[in-house]
Amino acid sequence: MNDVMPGTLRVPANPYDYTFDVGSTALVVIDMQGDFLLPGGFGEVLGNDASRLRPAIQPSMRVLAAARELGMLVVHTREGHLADLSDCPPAKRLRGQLALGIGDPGPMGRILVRGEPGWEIVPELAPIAGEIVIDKPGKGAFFATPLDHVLLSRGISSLLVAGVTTEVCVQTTVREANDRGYECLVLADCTASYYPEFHEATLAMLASQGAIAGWVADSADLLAALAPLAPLVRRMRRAFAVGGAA
Ligand code: TIU
Repeated sequence: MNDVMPGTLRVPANPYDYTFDVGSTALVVIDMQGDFLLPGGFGEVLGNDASRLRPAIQPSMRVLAAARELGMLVVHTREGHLADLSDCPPAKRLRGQLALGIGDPGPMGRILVRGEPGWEIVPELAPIAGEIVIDKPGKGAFFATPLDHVLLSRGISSLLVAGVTTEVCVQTTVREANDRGYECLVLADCTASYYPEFHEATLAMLASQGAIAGWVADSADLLAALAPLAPLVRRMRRAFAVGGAA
């Protein structure tokens, strides 16, 4: 892997260094919603301890800040359903034989329904103007959404992936992306599961067999690779007076 093009960045990763170009890379932040991260949401009605996901918030905030500073494309996703549940397969609504399920009123509004308080992305990671927000009815962010079109039309070929939960929506999305030809780097500390053993197993599986579905790295290693670009971007912003964080 010494034939890297000028401008290509390199991050130490499992199973080997991940290389990417900032201009053709998007940060994808998956389902950082109250319904998964806060008490009383969908995660908890499924029987999980939502607090287990919170460690992923701080590292994701740092990566989001770096991506914004460099002007990278940022994509947020939200899992949720229309108020009439017409986009929710009955199989999904009935699964688990839950006392409280999708569409039922919970402490944060109707569970996993678009526009309800619990469905919102947590304030720490809220999208800002210019960022893409993909609403998805399924676990994978490509299923029944325009995500592939959004990425292709912007020349994106590499994805940096954060979000929850590791073995459900993150894994499904990474596998969908991988089959579509995207090179995915999953940021281990920016993802989390209600089940630490599932988190670890998922990260190992995705990177196994020579990055069968993608690469895995810590966000600190990504940030170290990105850091030298920030002063350049600031200088360019000043030179061209295009605003931003300069
Ligand atoms: N239950 C669980 O772990 N996750 C989900 O239902 N959705 C996402 O992972 N976003």
